[in-house]
Amino acid sequence: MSTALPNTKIMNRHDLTCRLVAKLAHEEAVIGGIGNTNFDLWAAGPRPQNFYMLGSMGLACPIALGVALAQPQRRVFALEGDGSLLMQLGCLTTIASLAPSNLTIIVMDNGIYQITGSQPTPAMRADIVGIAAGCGIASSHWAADEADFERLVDAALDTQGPMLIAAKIDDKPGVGATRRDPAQIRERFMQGLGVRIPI
Ligand SMILES: Cc1ncc(C[n+]2csc(CCOP(=O)(O)OP(=O)(O)O)c2C)c(N)n1
Repeated sequence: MSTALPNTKIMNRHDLTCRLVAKLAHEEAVIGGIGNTNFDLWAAGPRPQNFYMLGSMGLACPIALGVALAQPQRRVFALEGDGSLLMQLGCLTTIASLAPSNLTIIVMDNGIYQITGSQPTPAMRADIVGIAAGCGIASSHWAADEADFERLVDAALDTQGPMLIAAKIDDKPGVGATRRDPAQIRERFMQGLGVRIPI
């Protein structure tokens, strides 16, 4: 557990997202949070097992938790910004309590609400990994650099129990722009999870 603000490399959300997606070989579900996390997930390439949250902050982890509980055989990743996670912190205690073995949270921590004008978030001072560990997610880690991020994702793909990986990232906007069609996003995702037959 980290108890101090990390001295880690500043990485890039799109680069890390591509590194994650490149490792997914078993139809793992990935839930992108509002804005940049799902923009970069979109830009990393279409996958029917991707869900792109539109509109509300803080819902990547709760949605991912639901998927992880509904489909315990499938690995599930939540991609969330620091501002969005801090808006919905209670989800960490819920995830720690329910302890799904197949859920990993990845927090892209730029310390700002980048997409609405780069106002500072409380993560400028707060330690997301320390918070997650304090909520009961014992396997919570800062990624020191890109290689460490990949090592942590490998561990997540092979671990039992919820895990949180946090990365300090730069202030760049997302690379893509998700098509804003909620019905299509939902439909494609449900087909990707095998719970809806294509019409
Ligand atoms: C509940 C709610 N409050 C405020 C907003 C406006 N809003 C949309 S994205 C965003 C900032 C998100 O910040 P963060 O999760 O840190 O991601 P970043 O933009 O830095 O990638 C804000 C304030 C919203 N969409 N929903």
